[in-house]
Amino acid sequence: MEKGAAAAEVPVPRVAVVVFLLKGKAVLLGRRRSSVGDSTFALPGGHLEFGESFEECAARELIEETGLDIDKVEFLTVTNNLFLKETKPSHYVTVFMRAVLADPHQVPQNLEPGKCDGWDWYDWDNLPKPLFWPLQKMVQEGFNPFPIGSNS
Ligand code: 8DG
Ligand code: MG
Repeated sequence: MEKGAAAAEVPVPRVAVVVFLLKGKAVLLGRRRSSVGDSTFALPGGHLEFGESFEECAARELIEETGLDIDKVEFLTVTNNLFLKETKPSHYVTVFMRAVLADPHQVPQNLEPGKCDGWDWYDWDNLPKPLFWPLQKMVQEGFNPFPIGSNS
């Protein structure tokens, strides 16, 4: 078998970078439009591109999806997410970052309406349902993206 053709058919894990954009006690979420997790509330983010740092990817995805400039981008955690029962099975190593708005007066725009119904701020104590399951799992396990000592 020709080597290149075989390689193209082998599924591989991909890296995603997603962002807890924090504003007071709230985080930015949008309802997904996707074959994976359709209609569930998820964080902004997307695929890590070749040569990018996690911070660069986070800032680029936020601009592309919401038009927001972010600041104080920090690594939080990473999870391993299998979507093997989907029509197109996938596997993501998802890197979770946190950040704040560079200018607190900025308002999110829905720049990829084919992928998201729109962005809004949700209090951490009153998150919308259903959450995209990788996020739901973290919440259930007691994960908190806010800095220790913040008023969340
Ligand atoms: P891109 O090609 O524009 O870079 O990617 P995208 O179209 O924005 O990708 P995405 O689906 O938003 O994110 C890639 C994968 O990241 C997604 O299929 C599964 C994984 N992922 C999680 N949790 C979350 C989350 O909360 N939000 C987003 N957007 N993706 C997540 O595991
Ligand atoms: Mg995305």
